[in-house]
Amino acid sequence: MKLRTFLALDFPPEILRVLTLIQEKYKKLVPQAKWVRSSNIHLTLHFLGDISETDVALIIKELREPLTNKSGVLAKLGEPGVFPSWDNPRVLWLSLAGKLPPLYDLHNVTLQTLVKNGFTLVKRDFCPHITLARISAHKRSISLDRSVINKLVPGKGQEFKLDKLTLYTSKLTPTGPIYTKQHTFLLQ
Ligand code: 2AM
Repeated sequence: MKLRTFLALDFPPEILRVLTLIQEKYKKLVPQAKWVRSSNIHLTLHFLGDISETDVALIIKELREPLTNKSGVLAKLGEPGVFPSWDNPRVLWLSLAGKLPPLYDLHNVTLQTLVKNGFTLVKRDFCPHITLARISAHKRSISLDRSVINKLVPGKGQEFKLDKLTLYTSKLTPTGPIYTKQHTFLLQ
């Protein structure tokens, strides 16, 4: 059986609550969007697609050593953004602010390990983002006013630590994805 797999950083509960409040404010502006439920919010480092159970176990084994004593990421919530464009938003997200070199380091270290073990990864530049909502391609295309969306984000807010890196598998269902934690690596 193949498992849809990705590697992501988890947010502390207090930040998930802040993100939920931000989503509540946005809901009035973008009623047609599908909002990511709080327990599903994460920051994706790598999307592996469908891989075997043996490969899931291999990734956990191979990442253990390179992640030993790795630093977590001290971050703040950043600014809102959309993919692919404000004229045709499909994904609404928040960026991360703060001291981000450790985040790029984690991305690189895990990338090198995955590539060394023969995994094929989606070739995209790493653009760290927290997906808040998705707007289905079946829905009429809308346009979002960047300045209005920007105004709804409360300042930069508190600093928090991302110190849990989790390998997830995901089952797509009509009511949304169900994510299962396969292994969590604790960072320093
Ligand atoms: P994102 O929401 O951070 O953009 C689990 O499905 C996660 O993997 C999603 O939250 C998404 O990250 C990322 N993902 C899903 N499908 C993807 C794809 N085809 N290419 C790259 N990343 C993908």
